Amino acid sequence: MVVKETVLFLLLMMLPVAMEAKGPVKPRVSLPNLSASSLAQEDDAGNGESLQEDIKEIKKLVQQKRFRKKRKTVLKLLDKLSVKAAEPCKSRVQGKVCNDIKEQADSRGDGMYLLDPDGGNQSNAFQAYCDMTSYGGGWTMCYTTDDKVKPRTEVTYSSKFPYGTDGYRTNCNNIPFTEIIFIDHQTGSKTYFKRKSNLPITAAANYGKTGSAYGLWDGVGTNKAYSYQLLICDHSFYSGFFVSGYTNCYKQCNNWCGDRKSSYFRTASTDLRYKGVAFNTNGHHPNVLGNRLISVGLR
Ligand SMILES: [Ca+2]
Repeated sequence: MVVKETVLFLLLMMLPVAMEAKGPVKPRVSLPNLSASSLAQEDDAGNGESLQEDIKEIKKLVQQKRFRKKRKTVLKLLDKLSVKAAEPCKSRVQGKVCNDIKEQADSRGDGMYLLDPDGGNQSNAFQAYCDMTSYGGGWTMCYTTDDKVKPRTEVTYSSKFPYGTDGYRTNCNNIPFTEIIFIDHQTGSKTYFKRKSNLPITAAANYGKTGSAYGLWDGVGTNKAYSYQLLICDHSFYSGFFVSGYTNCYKQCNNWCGDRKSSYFRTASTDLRYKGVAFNTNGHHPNVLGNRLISVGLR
């Protein structure tokens, strides 16, 4: 869309220059065929190759004497446009969250999808990795890390850090969920937790609450001796999604009920006494954990 609008803008910019060159006489330049429909076809094709041809043609035209005054500006804009056109078309928005895509039977399998959780205008759509296979699939994967995370603010996907490598991030703040999955990339183990009440929540509306705010959760693929509890944290002591056993005490982001028994699923605390990443192991001081690589996703 941006590319199309920029080309049309350039054409509009060039026309008056052509007009002013010879007064009321019609400009004799023949502009490249850039109708909105031809550009739309390029968007669909997604390769931008014929757009590159159009850019070359405009560059040639602009070398004519009559375009002298605005040549620099137009050439600058064309260079920008050329870079944009070289980017692969990232695909269209397919759903609000990965689970929608799965339920609409639009899934192409595990991989990157363009999501737009608030619907409507797609300018705030973003890339996220959808796990379409684990436990039935439809998981919007939030982050991969072997250390600390800040899901509230670390919301931008970068292709330099694909899913499953340390540094993968996307925006999970507005993904409604009743289930949360933890994946241990070192062993391939997976575990998910399902909210007993089955009422969806979002991270955006729930940072910093005590575990009692979301009640108890059932664990699938982990120790059945416990019911579980969730924390969604953006605290200087701990930041990230955190699931652990319920031991007759609901935890807080900076108070873990002295629970040295139950299974924890969490990333590293900023407090060095609680460093390391816990996956299905007790993660309370003085247990010292290694830098285990895990991913967390919501459904
Ligand atoms: Ca939107």
